[in-house]
Amino acid sequence: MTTTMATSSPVLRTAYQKSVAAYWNAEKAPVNLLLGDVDGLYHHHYGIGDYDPSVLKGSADARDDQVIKEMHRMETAQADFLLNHLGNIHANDRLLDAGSGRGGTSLMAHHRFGCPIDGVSISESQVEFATTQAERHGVADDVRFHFLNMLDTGFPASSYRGIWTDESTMYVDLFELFAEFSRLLMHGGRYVCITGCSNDVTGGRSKAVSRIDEHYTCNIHPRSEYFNAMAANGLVPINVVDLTAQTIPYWELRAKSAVATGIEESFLTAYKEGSFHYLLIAADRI
Ligand code: GPP
Ligand code: MG
Repeated sequence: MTTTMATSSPVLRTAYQKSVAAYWNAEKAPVNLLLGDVDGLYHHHYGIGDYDPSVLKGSADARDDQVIKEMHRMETAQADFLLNHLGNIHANDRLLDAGSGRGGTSLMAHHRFGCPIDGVSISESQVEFATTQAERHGVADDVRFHFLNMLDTGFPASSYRGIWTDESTMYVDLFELFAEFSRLLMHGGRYVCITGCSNDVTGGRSKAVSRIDEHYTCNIHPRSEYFNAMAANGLVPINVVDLTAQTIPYWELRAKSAVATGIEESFLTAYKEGSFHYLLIAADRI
């Protein structure tokens, strides 16, 4: 496969997709770059687990540095948790990172499984950044990033043992997305998703969820939509993990950090009032 695989339609199909690409092409937030600088794994997802309260002690400089390292550790723990749910992956399997950002999770997956990975993103800057990281890590032959739309990759049918999305599904229609994943996965292949989703039980979109949508130019889906769209596309859930309680400490630490972006209180409100969940869903392609 090459980075310029021809597809029948342009990568950016709509004005909305162009605006999302523009956001990520311009994005250089310290909360992502300084954390990635810790060890060269650049993430675009949030963290899980408890934080060590001692990171908040010491001089202001020491504290900033310790908090950044701790948040990065929690984000890496989230990616590890996701990869734990892909099942048995062998070195001759192929994995797809759909919405691959700056590529941190793809590098972790290759390190863990030794198999080829394709990452796709509609941000050309992210593809370039992630490709440079793969070169720096000495794995550019096996971990490839492509400027492609995950709704229409053009990759061959039944070619992937596993696909994951780590906080990228809020940018797309889930029925279209899972139709493409269903096409790409081999029979028995596994899809793993970590996402924020709104709570059908509390009703329509809360103010806090609307603020998150506005902040990232995304459209957070209700929880039910994930299961409806999976069922419609031959994806059968095997594991559902509510990570909400496990991500709250990350947001509490982030709110106290020097790299807070202003969206922290909306996440804390949404999670604590129950209008929003942080979920992992793993599903098999039948
Ligand atoms: C993570 O990216 C956020 C998203 C991809 C969009 C929204 C996700 C939800 C779960 C609602 P990031 O690491 O670039 O965000 P930030 O810059 O805030 O750390
Ligand atoms: Mg981030």
